[in-house]
Amino acid sequence: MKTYTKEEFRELLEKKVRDKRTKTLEETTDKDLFYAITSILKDSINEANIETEQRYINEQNRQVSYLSMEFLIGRLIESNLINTGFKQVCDEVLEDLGRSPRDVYGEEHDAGLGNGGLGRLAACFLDSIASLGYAGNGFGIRYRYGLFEQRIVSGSQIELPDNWLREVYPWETRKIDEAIQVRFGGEVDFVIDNDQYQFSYKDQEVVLAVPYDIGIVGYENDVVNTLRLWSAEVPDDAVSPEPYMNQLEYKQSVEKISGFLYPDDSKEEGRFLRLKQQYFLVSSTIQTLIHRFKANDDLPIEAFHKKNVIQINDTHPTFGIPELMRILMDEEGLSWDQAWEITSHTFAYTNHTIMQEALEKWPVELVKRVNPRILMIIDEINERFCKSIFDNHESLRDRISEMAVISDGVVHMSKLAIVGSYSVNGVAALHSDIIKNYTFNDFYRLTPEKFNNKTNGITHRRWLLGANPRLAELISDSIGDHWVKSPVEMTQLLRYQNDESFLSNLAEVKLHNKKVLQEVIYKKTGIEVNEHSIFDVQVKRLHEYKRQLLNIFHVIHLYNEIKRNPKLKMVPQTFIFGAKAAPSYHLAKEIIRLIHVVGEMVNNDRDVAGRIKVVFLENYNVTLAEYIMPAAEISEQISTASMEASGTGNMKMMMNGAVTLGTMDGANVEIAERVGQDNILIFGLSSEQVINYQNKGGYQAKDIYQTDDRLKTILNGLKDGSYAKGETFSDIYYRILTNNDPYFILKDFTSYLETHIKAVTLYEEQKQWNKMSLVNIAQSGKFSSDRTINEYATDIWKLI
Ligand code: DL6
Repeated sequence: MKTYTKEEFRELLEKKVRDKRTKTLEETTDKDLFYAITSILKDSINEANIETEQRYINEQNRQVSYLSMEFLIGRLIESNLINTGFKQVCDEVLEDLGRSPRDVYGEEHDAGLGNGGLGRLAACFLDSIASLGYAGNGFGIRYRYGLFEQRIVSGSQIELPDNWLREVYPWETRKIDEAIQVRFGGEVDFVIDNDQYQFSYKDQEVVLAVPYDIGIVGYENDVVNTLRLWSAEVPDDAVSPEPYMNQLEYKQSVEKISGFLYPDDSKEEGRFLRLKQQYFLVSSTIQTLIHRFKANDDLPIEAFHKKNVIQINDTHPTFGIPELMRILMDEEGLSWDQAWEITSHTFAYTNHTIMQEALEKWPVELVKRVNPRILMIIDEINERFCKSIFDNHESLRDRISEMAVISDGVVHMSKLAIVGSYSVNGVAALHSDIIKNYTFNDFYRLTPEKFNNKTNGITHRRWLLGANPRLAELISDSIGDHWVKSPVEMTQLLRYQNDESFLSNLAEVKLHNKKVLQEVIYKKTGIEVNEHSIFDVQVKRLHEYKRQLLNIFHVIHLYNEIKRNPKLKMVPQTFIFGAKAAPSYHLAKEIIRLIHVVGEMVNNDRDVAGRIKVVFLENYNVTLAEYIMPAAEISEQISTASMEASGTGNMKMMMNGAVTLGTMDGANVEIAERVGQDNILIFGLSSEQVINYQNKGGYQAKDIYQTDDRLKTILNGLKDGSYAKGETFSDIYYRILTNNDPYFILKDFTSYLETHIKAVTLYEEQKQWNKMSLVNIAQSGKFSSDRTINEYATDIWKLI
């Protein structure tokens, strides 16, 4: 990619400002500068994107297409500046102009096209695929509104639409000439002609899928791959398939398909819309892949899978399997067996959860409404699959009804994904083992060779180089900058474990980052936090299994201790939360309200005298995370063991020097392996113990309540209104005592408390703590998504 001197960059900026904003440099606002910079970058990115695509075509590369309903990409300006190599020059030009780079880059609205870990993982993966120079592109949906914007009103969450496209989104390019028609619903009929089925359709709804392409820039390697996001529009000549719908209503109904991320699925129409979104994504993408294959590869369609692999990010894109079958049979004229051979060697499925309620199941009637031909194909996949077990696997015969893709009138998407894919992976070693031994054990017995593990990772370019430049500099000053291309080399830092000057520099970097976050907290909440207090952080989606409740129970306990003994000596601690609750998840919203009520009580009580503070940062998103991760000291990863597939926040905080306080769950297990027991704070039941309890119907939460006065006080407080404002939280109380504490909060409480005491004791030994922090940073290279992507590319995608 072209490089610029400061003078050249400034000149270019001046020209862009004149051309695009009709202003002089002196007159510009931060927004003008933001758009001018993005325009400079986009020229280079587009150029490199064209060259990259051309090279892939010329080299006839095997390509991976990463299909995901979520891409939580956040802001792109800084990572694009870093990856193109323009960051330093751009920062300098802005500073010379007397402008703050942080403010200018801050003009970008986060692209929040995702909910949490799964969507952010997809974004990290794209960054690594491009940075490692692999031929791979992402495909998703260009939702008109991203994940809701969270507002807290009187302590409760309310949701506002995230209007991220209000202003021009500078990174995308609309490509109307590559639009694709996607057909929904209607009726399907067929005739048999010469032993071939000929399908005909009537009354289908035709929707135009219009691509918007975003360049995904590799790190200093001239590679620019593509994230293609589809937007739903009405084709020019289309008429509504519903006679009672006028054109305007029809337009609105079509545009709804790419309207919102995760429409409310508590009603049938919402569920139908979610399914339409899924089919919209896979149909437009797979049609495109077939077109490209036919146009660019000199091979017959039978070789499609030799050049294409489709990785599906959880089950949401699973309709891709019957859709590829449909196209190969109905449009390309292949037989079932030929089409199946290709399809079942094209798809690879990543599972991200074992929570039963999160494993997608859709009523057949709804699938039929989306596309009746797709249901016919799923039906046949199921029949053939069940028959093949019956014929060939006697030991599994009695499991056929459990394994069927369709049973009790619903399509089990995970089963369809497993049957139709050649690879099934979990996202951390423990999670992959649980999948094999419990969740999908029958399928594992049937086809053990499909199952594998790919422990998640995060892009160290965004989460260390970009978010924590001072730490990155300290690392490079000490061990050189090879680690940027090869993050495992950060282990070289281990030689500084006893180097006082390094450790004190490390502590200084942390303090600086804490001060930055302190300012953010003050601006956003008006709460003054002590930069010398321990920054104890839990940021992630709000879910009962992630146990924010355990965290806030601990805070209430500390508060109760102070009230009992106001002179109690305590190392100051700041408990920082960030979390969005799904709009219809009542208990999760109640937990947010509890955190606020407790925060108000603790932060405003004079007896507490600043020893503990509680901060809830509204609207947690990628940008906020970029401030939080570098400042975190204790990383709360406290899910009920066995329930968190991996976690990636744990990796981000570790890479920024926080010490994990967590259960042996998800990727915590591998973090513990890397850093050793001395550099991590583990507590609670193991996954095996949790599963054993579950198999016996749980444990008796009431027994603990009866015997543990600390917990009795905390729980009673939920019901009797003893927290601030006299508010009560009966639903949480009953969830634990009547529902028998399904997430083992009471069971793990004592061990959690003890581990906190240990953490504080270690923290007081500053040198010891800094050493722990250093070991965490040094061992975090394994958790770069570059390692993960190299594993996918070698073992699953066979790109090398
Ligand atoms: O794999 C990415 C991420 C994991 O790190 C989290 O542990 C897991 O909870 C999350 N899973 C989902 C599941 N959604 N669905 N379905 O977001 O994936």
